[in-house]
Amino acid sequence: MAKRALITGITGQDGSYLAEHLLSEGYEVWGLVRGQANPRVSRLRRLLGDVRLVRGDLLDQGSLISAVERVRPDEVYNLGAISFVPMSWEQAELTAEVTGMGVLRMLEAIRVISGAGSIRFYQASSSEMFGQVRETPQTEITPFHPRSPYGVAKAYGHFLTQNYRESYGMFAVSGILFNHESPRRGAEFVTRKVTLGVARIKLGLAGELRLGNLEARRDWGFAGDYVRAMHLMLTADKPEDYVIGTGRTQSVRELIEAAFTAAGLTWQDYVVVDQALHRPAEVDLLCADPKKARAQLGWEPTVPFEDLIAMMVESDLRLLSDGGDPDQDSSWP
Ligand code: NDP
Ligand code: GDR
Repeated sequence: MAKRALITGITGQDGSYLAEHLLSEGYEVWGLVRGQANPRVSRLRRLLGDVRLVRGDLLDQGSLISAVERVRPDEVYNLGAISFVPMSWEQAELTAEVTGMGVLRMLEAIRVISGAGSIRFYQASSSEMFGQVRETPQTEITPFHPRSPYGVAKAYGHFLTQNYRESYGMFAVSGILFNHESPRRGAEFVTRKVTLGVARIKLGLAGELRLGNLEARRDWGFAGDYVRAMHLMLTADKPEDYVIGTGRTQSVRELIEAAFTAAGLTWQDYVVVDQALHRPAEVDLLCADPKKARAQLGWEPTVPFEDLIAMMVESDLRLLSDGGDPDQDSSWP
């Protein structure tokens, strides 16, 4: 019989790639979707007609118990979150509830339905937990010093996942994933903001691109590679946490340069630094040490940074040339 997976956050970037990957592996894939008429569901349906949907919300314990009871999954991937870091200062309590307490609610739903039993659990932990880093590159044992309410909420979910593994013997793991991007990345995140901005400028639809801190450095990889790592972690022999990243780091300035160059433009002619886009507390530098994932899971990233950015610029040029609207449902390639 096909294995069954339940994905929270299926309407997001990673949810779509993970669903595609699990379908290709022969899984029956279920997605938890929230709201009465979530506009992102039609986009998901268009892309992945084979996904089944169950209603639920990480804010609603009963809905998660009902979803787990109905789907009876072999694997649960908890990707649902308020995931945009600046929003976590504006709505800190909501972020704590969804991104932090949501993990508790999902773990409890699994515990109530299956005990320490057969359901495996993946938590989408984040390099944002490292925050103000004390060592570079970061490994599974680098201490956390989160710099945003989002990072704090993720640290709670991370420790709770470890705790349920230790307390109840659950197969519960966290993937500490570094930034990963794609043509399906939300338009608010810096890579997509830049590649959309470049495409608009190239097509004469905009004359400038306003950005915040250009000196921050991130370890950027391709989302399609990272969802493979999630699946590998959840199907490993032993439940363990892993750092997933490329081991390379670039600044926002280098990202901008790569994107404008890919479109044959000079970034200095268009980029405006806007102090209003700086964060109350910044994460200056992130760089993964993915040695453990390579050694134990055989995981490797396949898309270099420059190719990733070129892929996103090309996709956004195509989208806008075809009259597509990145804020609308139909925008995913
Ligand atoms: P997205 O922002 O694209 O997707 C977030 C998802 O969470 C959406 O499907 C959204 O659904 C869902 N969601 C929001 N609120 C709730 C709620 N109350 N109940 C249920 N679902 C909810 O994120 P990504 O795909 O980029 O990331 C996936 C996960 O991985 C997130 O947890 C993120 O924090 C984490 N992460 C991401 C990294 C990255 O670089 N992309 C790196 C490290 C961790 P809706 O359509 O209802 O809004
Ligand atoms: P991040 O990603 O905060 O690392 O979280 P984001 O792309 O938002 O920012 C990366 C860096 O770029 C700087 N920056 C800007 N960022 C945005 N969004 N908009 C701008 O105009 C801008 N100008 C400069 C930021 O200051 C920051 O340093 C992402 C999310 O996907 C999280 O959910 C995930 O956990 C982490 O990656 C790993």
